[in-house]
Amino acid sequence: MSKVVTLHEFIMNRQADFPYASGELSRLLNDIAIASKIVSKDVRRAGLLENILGAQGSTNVQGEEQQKLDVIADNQFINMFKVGGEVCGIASEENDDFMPFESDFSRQGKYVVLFDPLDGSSNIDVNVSIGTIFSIYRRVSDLGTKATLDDMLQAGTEQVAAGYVLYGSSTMMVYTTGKGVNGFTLDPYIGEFCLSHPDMKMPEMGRIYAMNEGNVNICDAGIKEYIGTKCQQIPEGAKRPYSGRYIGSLVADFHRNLIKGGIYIYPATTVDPEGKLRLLYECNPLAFIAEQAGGIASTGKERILNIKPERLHQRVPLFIGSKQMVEQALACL
Ligand code: AHM
Ligand code: MG
Repeated sequence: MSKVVTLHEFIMNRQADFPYASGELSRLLNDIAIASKIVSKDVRRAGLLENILGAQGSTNVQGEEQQKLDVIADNQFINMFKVGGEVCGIASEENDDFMPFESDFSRQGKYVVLFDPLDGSSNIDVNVSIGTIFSIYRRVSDLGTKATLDDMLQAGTEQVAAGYVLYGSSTMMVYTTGKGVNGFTLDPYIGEFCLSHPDMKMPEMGRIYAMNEGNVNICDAGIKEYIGTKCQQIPEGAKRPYSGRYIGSLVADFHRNLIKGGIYIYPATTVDPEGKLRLLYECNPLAFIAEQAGGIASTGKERILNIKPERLHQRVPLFIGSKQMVEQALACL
């Protein structure tokens, strides 16, 4: 029988990969794992408790209705980062502005974290997979000072780590520090994330496409062509067309495609001319993971990770997934 490797052990063992690492990033990743276990516990009981389920009665900066669990998850992660001491400030999809942490203790933190506390909010009340997505950068402002907007607005290529926690049929944490992608499943009986998906690679070609097809007539005609000709026709040598699968939680659609191979598309539309998904909280972290696993992430015009962000809540179109599928889709644009 092989030995179970916990996330904690794995992170500690990998610390040696970074010659000058002092353990702060390891502690930060462990803090994220702990906060996500607490959120997972709430998600698992969502249908039972009134103070967890349903709308909060407020909207976020993007004008979207906040769910109680969005706010619970947001507070859980923020509190963990505040007391952990590795982070000098955060930005989250649920807050209007970024949040520099004010204590002398937290100003010593080397890192900033940008995150979507609960992606797939519209799926919370209907018991469909949702997740937390995070992105970690080294601050560019001086240690000991207050975090700045420049710390938050770094290109995705500067990420030191990124990952997500998927609250699906099981709870899983998948992350990268730029040396491959590894996945850990939460064993609810021992309360530990255990290595279940070592060195994840996205198949170069897949047979699944994920897009909200309600948008197909209000986006670039090339996308309709890609779906109509590549996804919905029987490819040479195959027995059937690709499968359309759209969960409506990016993190869950991405995770499935990471394992099985596939493409996820959220294009610019006449309604959302910049697309819907947020560069800093959703696209950059998943793009880092996709590339580390051999996949591609593009806006249709450029590599996601190369974009120099201009605004915290900036949106961009997203084409992400298996290398050959994304290349084919981009060729149709
Ligand atoms: P959220 O962060 O508010 O949940 O919004 C992001 C979500 C993605 O998870 C999902 O893929 C997409 O928005 C669904 O949008 P739509 O309902 O327009 O298809
Ligand atoms: Mg989201």
